Amino acid sequence: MNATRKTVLSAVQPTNSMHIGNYLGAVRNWIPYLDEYDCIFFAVDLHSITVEQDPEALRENTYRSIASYIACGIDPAKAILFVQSQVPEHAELAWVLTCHSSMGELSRMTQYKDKSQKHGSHIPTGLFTYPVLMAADILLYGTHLVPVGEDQKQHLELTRDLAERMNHRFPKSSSGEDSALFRVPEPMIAKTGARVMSLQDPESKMSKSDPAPGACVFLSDSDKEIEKKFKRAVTDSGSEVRSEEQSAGVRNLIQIQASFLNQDYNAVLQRYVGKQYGYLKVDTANIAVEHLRPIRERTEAILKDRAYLEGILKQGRAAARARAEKTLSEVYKRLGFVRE
Ligand code: ATP
Ligand code: LTN
Repeated sequence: MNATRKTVLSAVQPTNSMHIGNYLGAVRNWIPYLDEYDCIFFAVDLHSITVEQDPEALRENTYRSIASYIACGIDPAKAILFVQSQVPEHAELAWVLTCHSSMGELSRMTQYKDKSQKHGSHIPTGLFTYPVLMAADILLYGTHLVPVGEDQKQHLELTRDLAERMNHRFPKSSSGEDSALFRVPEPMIAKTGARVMSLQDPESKMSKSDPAPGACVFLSDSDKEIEKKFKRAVTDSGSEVRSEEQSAGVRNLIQIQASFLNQDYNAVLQRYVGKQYGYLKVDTANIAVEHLRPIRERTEAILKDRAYLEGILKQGRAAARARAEKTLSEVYKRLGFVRE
């Protein structure tokens, strides 16, 4: 790691395989940072267990997430790649931050409001405190930039608030001088792909934990599955693309295509005005298939080489811990914890 370079950090939950929202809104946008920043990317298994997970599936999906990062172009020689639970400082700092957060601010998180609704009267406490763990992930590493999808903006705001609150509350370093405890990070939200919507309910975001069949296009889907999902994508009761106003479903397909092709929305729209929805669906499916096939094939090849993956994780864990330990030790000293 290079002390003069800025740090970029981001993560994805290892629940299920990644979907095209994770790819277009997050992972793909990490690549440009690899050469100029210190990059830290990881699989957040501690976050995953905020909802029920099958242990065997979680283990496999954790390996799969790291393999997918590499297959998407995250060169392990240029980034620290690791698994969150292997660096215990995340959970430790999360506790400290929990004690400095309030019930009120956590209740305002829209992700919590959305997800807790699905749990009836038994809402897991972890769903509520999830954003505090995310803040710990980020603040442990003196992160400058956090590239994420639109849905994480509010969590980043909370992270900034917690950093500022702690800096204000504990202004003196353990050696006695005035210095900020945490760096206040900036979010980086992609221009295209920042909010890919469900193919079955285009009013809500594509989400790994959405049980509706066909809602989500996974990076592990076969060519046939990808085609089928796009062909069955919900549009609206009309039949052809109009230039003035598009329904949420049509907008989503245009946006997905624009994002894969790195074109702007209007350029794609113009190609379909006056045409039946079927053309838009078929073309978008074909474009997705062509982009995802090499990623899927690389992921499968990497997954077969467990020793290689484990080597990367071991190296990543050591590099992450070296940084995380330093931050946590300083936090504990400032709090007044007795250190040897
Ligand atoms: P879940 O819905 O099960 O909580 P998720 O699908 O939102 O999971 P995460 O692991 O929470 O996936 O998100 C990883 C990254 O992908 C984050 O940066 C997030 O902003 C981004 N992301 C998630 N869903 C979308 C989406 N539909 N469109 C664009 N970006 C997304
Ligand atoms: N909460 C994020 C995943 C996440 C994350 C992070 C993203 C956990 N820790 C740190 C960026 C930085 C989500 O996408 N649901």
